[in-house]
Amino acid sequence: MTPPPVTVTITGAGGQIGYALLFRIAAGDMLGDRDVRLRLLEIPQGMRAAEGAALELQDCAFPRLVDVEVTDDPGTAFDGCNVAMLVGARPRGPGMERADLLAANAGIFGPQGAAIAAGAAADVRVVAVGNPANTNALIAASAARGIPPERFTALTRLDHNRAVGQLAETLAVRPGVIEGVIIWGNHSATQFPDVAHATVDGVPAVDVLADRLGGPDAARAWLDDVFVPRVARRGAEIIEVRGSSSVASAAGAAIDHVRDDVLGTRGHRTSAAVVSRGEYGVPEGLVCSFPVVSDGTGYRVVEGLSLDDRSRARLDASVAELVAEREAVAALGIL
Ligand code: NAX
Repeated sequence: MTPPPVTVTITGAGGQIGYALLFRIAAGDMLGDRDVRLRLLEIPQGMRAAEGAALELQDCAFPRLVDVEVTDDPGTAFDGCNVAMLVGARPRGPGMERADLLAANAGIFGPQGAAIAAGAAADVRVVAVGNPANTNALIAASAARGIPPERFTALTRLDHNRAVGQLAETLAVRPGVIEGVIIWGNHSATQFPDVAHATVDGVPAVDVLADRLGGPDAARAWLDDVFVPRVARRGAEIIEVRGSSSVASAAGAAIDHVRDDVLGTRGHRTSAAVVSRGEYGVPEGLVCSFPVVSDGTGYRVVEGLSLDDRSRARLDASVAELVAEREAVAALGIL
């Protein structure tokens, strides 16, 4: 029997990342051979762009695309949804304080969480892409009464993929031979990209780096002075070079995130921001990036990996930022 179509809701579908996402999802890059229904949620100003994208989707005649609906009503958009990709967010405007940004996004992600709880399918999985992604996921999860919080995740896969890309380039290998890179913490400049448990063709990445760069000290210097800051600030580098923010790579990472969540990682580790249950001493309930695997029923944190003192301090700094974001949102009476 043919399984029913998967309903995928994309918010901010008329924006840049939305435009890069829709066609790949419709082509089957995210859900394999499953039929797909797309629900595109926009605000009134973004409706025409989303409607235009819907016309183009029709013109592609994707064999597995059952239908496309464009709406500015969250209730309609999330009705029966199996996968929700929360991309639309309020960007930081000139002179906007962090608290204002958090409040503006709480006004988006809170009602969307409530609409997901009201109408989504029982198996719904949600990923927050719009920034501040970790805290937006937390806000949506707390507003989605009745849905297990672990169904809500945030995207740090772009950071993960960027880290793999940097290692691959430096070691002159293809990304596919690199395993076990970890992004810890927040999707922000405080994130900690960690290669301590990574391997390259099965060999510890730190040893391969030492061979290639002229010894362990040179490898460590490269990791501290080049790799970590470059991955953490890659978004700004893309804006500087390209003149606009990451779009295709962000959409690709969002697709990787959902595909691995719902179809499974087949034993490979990746990174995703998930609700902490206290793993690695991260306060419970924070949406924090961890090493994860999925068997197709959702991401699970890989526990028991060692962190040396310096790595621990980096994770703690990023977690402190997540705690501060949660406190700022709580102070607004939102959580
Ligand atoms: P755009 O400004 O191109 O698109 C955003 C779209 O969202 C607009 O069309 C807007 O009308 C819509 N929107 C705003 N409020 C909405 C609401 N309440 N309901 C539905 N739609 C709404 O931004 P884009 O380049 O697509 O980026 C989208 C978000 O992704 C931003 O918040 C951005 O910071 C974030 N990113 C997150 C990344 C991550 O790794 N987590 C990386 C890429 C990206 O920077």
